[in-house]
Amino acid sequence: MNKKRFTVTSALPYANGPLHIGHIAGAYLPADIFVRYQKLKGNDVVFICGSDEHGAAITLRAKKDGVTAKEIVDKYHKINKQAFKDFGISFSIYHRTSSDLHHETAKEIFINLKNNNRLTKKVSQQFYDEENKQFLADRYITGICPKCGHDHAYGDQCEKCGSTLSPDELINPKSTLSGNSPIKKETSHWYLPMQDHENWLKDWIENGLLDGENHHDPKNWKNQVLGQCKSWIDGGLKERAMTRDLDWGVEVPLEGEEGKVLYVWMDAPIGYISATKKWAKDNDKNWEDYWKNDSSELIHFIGKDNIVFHCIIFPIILKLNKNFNLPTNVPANEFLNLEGEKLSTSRNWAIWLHEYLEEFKGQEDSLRYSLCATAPESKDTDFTWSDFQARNNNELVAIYGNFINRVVVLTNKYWDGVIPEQCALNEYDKEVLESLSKYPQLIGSSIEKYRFREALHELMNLARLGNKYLADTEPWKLKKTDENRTKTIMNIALQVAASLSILSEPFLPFSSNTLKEMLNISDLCWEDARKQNLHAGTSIDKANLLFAKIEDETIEKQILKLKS
Ligand code: B3M
Ligand code: ZN
Repeated sequence: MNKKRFTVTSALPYANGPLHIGHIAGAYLPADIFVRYQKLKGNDVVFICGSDEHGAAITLRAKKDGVTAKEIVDKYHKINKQAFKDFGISFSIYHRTSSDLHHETAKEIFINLKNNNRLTKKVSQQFYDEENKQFLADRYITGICPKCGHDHAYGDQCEKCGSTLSPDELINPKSTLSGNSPIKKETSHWYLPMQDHENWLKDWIENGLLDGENHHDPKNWKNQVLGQCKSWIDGGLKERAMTRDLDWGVEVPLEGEEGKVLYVWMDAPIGYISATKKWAKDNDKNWEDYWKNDSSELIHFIGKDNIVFHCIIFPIILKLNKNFNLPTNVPANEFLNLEGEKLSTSRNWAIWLHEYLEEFKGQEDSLRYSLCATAPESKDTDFTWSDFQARNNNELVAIYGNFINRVVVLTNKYWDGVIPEQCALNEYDKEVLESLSKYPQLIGSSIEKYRFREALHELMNLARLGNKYLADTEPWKLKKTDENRTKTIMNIALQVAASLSILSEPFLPFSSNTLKEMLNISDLCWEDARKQNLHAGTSIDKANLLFAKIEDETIEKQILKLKS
């Protein structure tokens, strides 16, 4: 088999607060499913993430809490890193953009651009808060969005309609610091002339061509990603400042530019590269194999508000820095709502991951399952506690868990856990084995198309197949009269269980692990799931519950908590 190499990234969350289920469904769970699958296929994958520790998101939060920016990032880096780990998100590394290695890497890339005359320096009048003696860019300034009328648009972006903005476009701009109307004051900055790159960007995004060669198939990109990119490019790209007047961030590495730092959206994506460098150093690998090698695919998992940065700005920076790969896909998700309303940190309308993990110990897979089943892959979707409960109880417990439990309990009861042999196979048995053999390809091809909901649905169809097979053949009624038939049925059901333990791993890694332990199997790869992996005469363990029922009370408590 030809090994493929993947560099998979998930958006670096700002270390200014904890993670909620909207983040998870958007950029982390799909990436984790993809990565676990590719690894089971035997491919070489590095999975990169870390904290985004710069920008106004951090400094404003610090100011609000009356602590330093460093205290904020140290606190949330730790909390978020732990929550991801406990939820089974299998990053190769969870790095930080405050690290020295990151600062060096970002500076080097900036200097490269500058030395190759790819940045232009310009003096301009910018908004300034006289009371706080500070220039106002990005989140330091808010106003009415000129595109959609939203009254809380930021100086760099309107989160309502997704438009990228400059502070000058805001109607009735106000300083976030003082609430005052700002004055204009002169300052100088380095700009990336994005308009110079329109032609190749268009050819690359719309036709999948890079320097005249096939790069990716645009048919594999999501419509909404292509749509957003097209509308930006067609609207005409402009120059964009890559530096800011701030005292927190990566310092501009030029003499006479003290007090200026890199724009957070210039430094943050470079965080993917610096994290890869750190991982490579610690694991005896060469980071360039993952970023500068034609045979390696770069894939960015993000939420829809980050599309322009990953599809336009960062690709320009990568292309100007010679030999870097451009992403072959950016499978951005839409937004997840909660109980019919937008998730909101300020209104505390959220399910916080670290709290879920505390309150639902051992039920990580239940949340993974329902978030994947309702993931906002092509439109905004809604998470509700009652849907979560129904999916857990009626699908995971009643179908998948029930099937596994019957198989393992009966094998222990009838033959002390020793796997029985197959005797003569009838048509139904053959049909089941034949269907079984198709599932790895079926599920895998959906994952490869970033259709994780569809993939999960197929996985459950395999559990349904097993469950139905037992319900139809009723081996428990045959045990006394037809031992051979009972053995055959149970052997086949065990084979289905073994395949489920492999194919469920990307989605439900915790229960997959429990199941593998029960069945005494390890080290099987994705393709093995086509075959029969359990051998007559070997033993399995005692039954261990894969999923627990979630009671009404538990759900009521959560709904109360949300509304309090
Ligand atoms: N921290 C924005 C966000 O959390 C930003 C992503 C950076 S990805 C390089 O939505
Ligand atoms: Zn808007």
